[in-house]
Amino acid sequence: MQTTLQALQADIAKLPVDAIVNAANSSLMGGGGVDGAIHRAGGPAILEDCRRIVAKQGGCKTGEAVITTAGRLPAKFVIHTVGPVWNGGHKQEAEKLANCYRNSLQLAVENGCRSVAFPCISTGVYGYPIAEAAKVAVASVKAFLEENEGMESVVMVCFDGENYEAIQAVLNA
Ligand code: AR6
Repeated sequence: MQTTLQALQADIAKLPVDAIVNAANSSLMGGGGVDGAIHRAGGPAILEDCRRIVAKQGGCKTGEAVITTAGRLPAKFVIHTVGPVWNGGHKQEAEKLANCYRNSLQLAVENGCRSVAFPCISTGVYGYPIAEAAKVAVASVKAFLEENEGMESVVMVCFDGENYEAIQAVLNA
């Protein structure tokens, strides 16, 4: 079955998909940007799950992912991943960013999710150049989908027009 891969300009917290991905930080204790929006809209159950994960494994490393309840959100799960801070491009940022997408999709598959929505990880506070991030994001998702069956839909959710244009450009290339 062919998976739909599309860009959407929206608030990721509002999407009724199986899993939405959060651009978190390694503490998993919340933050600003999309992280703040997800915790605010989803309520305290998400942070409670995050605390349990921290107690067990001590946070989440860059490029890795963990899964929690979605609380009051329309999604079933939140997958929290930690993007790289942009550091000029020579600190394996691209590899780490690609790992975020791959590991999040892997966790989604392991939890029976068939629809996943991603934000543009690292393109806010973490300063990853938008066009570069879009290339890495789409390439990583496509590579995963080529090797894994069963995912129905992957949505690349863009909050702002610049990210939307960048993702569209890569998808249409
Ligand atoms: N829905 C979809 N995308 C959004 C939303 C939303 N509701 N809100 C913002 N974005 P950022 P990062 C976009 O800064 O760069 C947090 O404090 C935003 O326009 O949220 O990975 C964490 O706790 C941008 O394109 O994440 C970390 O400390 C994209 O989401 C740190 O920020 C990512 O921006 C992570 O930084």
